[in-house]
Amino acid sequence: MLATQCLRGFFSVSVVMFALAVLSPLAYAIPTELFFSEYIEGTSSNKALEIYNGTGSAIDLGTAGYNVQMFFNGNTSAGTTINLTGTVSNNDVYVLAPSTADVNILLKTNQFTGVAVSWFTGNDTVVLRKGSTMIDVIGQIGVDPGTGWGTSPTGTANATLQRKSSIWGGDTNSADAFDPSIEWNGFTQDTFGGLGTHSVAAPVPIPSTLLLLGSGLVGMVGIGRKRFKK
Ligand SMILES: [Ca+2]
Ligand SMILES: [Ca+2]
Repeated sequence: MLATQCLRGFFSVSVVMFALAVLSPLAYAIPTELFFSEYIEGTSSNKALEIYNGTGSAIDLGTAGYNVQMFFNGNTSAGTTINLTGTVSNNDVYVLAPSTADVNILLKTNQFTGVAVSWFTGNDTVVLRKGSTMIDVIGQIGVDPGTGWGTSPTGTANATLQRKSSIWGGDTNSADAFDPSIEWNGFTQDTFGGLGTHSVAAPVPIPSTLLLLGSGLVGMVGIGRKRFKK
């Protein structure tokens, strides 16, 4: 009799736990802020910056005050500041480029800058900001590395860099050493084929969801052990 009750309890509690675990929508961590997803430092004025939005919502760049800054040759003050305009949809990218760039860049460009705006070469630091808050940096402010950081094609000079799909957020430290190979894949100079799209690796369940799944399994095992002790 006691064994039957235990068995019934075991199954009912287990079923409830599994139902909770299975029916709860899995919550996934997603990027919380914009970040650079591609950097092109090509021949002549073939430059571009691609910014990825994986935040789950469209963002009005102008209203939110996003801007790009370039720090030339180790300078600690920005030589170029470009205020971004327009809207970037969720899971989409926004491309900034000089109006004199290659047509294959311009076809993917959302915002052009005029000829009066100076763009980076390989030894310049590039920053993405929201208002005055730095949210991503390529390079190291105050440092002139010579030709560039890293080695072409995984370098800031004469190369195209695409952010690794495992990276979910910007580098917010402009003062530490910069090694492009940690967060970027490099491609030969004037590679334009990846511009206009970006994807991040499959999302993983956030800890609270894992906790729920774990508690369901632990609950089942605990009750199962009690049953067999009787
Ligand atoms: Ca330079
Ligand atoms: Ca850094």
